[in-house]
Amino acid sequence: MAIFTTEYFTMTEADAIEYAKTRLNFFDEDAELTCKEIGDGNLNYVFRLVDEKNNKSVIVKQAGPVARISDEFKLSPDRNRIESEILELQNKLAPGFVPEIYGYDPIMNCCAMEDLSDHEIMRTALMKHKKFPLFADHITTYMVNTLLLTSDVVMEHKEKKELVKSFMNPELCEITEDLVYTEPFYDCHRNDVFPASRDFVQETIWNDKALQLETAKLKFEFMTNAQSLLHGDLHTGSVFIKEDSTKVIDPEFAFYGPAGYDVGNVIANLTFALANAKYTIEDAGQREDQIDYLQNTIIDIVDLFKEKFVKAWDEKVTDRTARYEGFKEYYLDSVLRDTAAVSGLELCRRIIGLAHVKDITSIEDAEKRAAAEKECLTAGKRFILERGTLKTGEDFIKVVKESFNNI
Ligand code: SR1
Ligand code: MG
Repeated sequence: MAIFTTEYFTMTEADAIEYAKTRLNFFDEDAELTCKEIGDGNLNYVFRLVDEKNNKSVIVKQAGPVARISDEFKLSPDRNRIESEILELQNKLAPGFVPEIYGYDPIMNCCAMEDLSDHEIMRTALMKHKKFPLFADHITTYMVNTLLLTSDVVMEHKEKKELVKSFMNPELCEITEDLVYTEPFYDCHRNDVFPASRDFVQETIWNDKALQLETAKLKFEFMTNAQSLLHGDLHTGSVFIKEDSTKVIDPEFAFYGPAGYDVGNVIANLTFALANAKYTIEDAGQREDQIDYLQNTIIDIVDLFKEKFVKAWDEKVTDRTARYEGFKEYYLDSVLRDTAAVSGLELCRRIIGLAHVKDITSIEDAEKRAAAEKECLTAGKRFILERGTLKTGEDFIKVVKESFNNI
């Protein structure tokens, strides 16, 4: 079919069926295909193709030329190459924690991958107040393996620089520089502030010059510290989960940046889930139970990350100078500092900026939503300003507990 081999266009569901039949060597000859576009993210089109007759299914993910959330964002469809390549690499570094890629198509800017429909998007599951006791263990293995093993302390430096080149992702990085590090910290036209929170945002965030200065320092560190190959957008909407399995998806924001960026995103998004639990679970016992689970998960993530990082460091580090006494502690300290900072930035930007999270926007009662937003912002600001002092899971959760009333 010439149409898929000559020129890029954004596909409809019918096109995706034709594409699967003619370009994917996946379904049987007698397949009876149905297709549904199931993407609910901000950027891409996600087609789920099913052959019920032979019980097979696949996902085809296509990058469009502009973001779905707003056509103000014109984005290179090359992000689909980045996503396909990093998923292949991460499958080697952290086997079992990412979907399998079946193929990448540089003309249609799409890739075919494992259908994970037996899993659920973690944000949705947490909003139903489900618990995943293995998540902390799974996500810390994924993060230590993907972050430490792509760094200069482990990789041969010229090979690492080749990866830096190949994962240059200027347009998606620009989105993060703007939406995470810049716009939320002044009264930018693109922000989307809940009216009942606006005075608090003005007073606590926009009027705070010391906070602004710290965000500037962090932004330039984000842009210049090519430490590890990041996922780059590791929130709970980028995780497919079920009781015994965790799969990290959607790494299209991948690039070489500070390792703490990924860890901080996880911590912040669990904090949003905690805010959701606090303000939407009516039964006091169930509410306390869910909040406890989320607090313990945050503690475990920080502490397990450190434990596994140290173990992997001792086993895998190749650079001679990285073995000098004290360097491992110095390096891990800087990752934890960035983790705290990014927890704070993500907590602020999802409340003030353009891209919100459903954990918060689904809180129907306006007073409760505003209360949740203020608590997230209070924690966020503290994480940024106190980033140099937070070293353990207990230190992280103390900031959350002191920022959220009565938990
Ligand atoms: C224009 S994209 C907005 C946000 O959605 C993505 O998932 C990233 O988090 C980005 O910041
Ligand atoms: Mg995404």
